[in-house]
Amino acid sequence: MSILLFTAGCSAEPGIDATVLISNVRFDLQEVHIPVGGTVEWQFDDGGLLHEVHADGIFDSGVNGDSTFRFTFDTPGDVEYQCSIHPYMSGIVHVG
Ligand SMILES: [Cu+2]
Repeated sequence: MSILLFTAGCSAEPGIDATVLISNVRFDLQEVHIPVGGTVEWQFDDGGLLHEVHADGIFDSGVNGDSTFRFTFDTPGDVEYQCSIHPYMSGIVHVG
């Protein structure tokens, strides 16, 4: 709960360029902008409901219900991703 309050009131913590909350079976934010070499952190906080953040050939969080996943994007461009378990959950990371 303290993490929620922190991210609601402040920018991302050092080393993290964007934070995506996974809650209510959606990504919030669905769209983030980071610099090349930037890191996104996904926070799984959906009452124990399992999700898996996945971008083909780029990253996969594994099935997760109550933790965080981080990925650093070293290539400029747009990376679309979705939840493998709920394909209607989607988001995008704009890099650079
Ligand atoms: Cu999901």
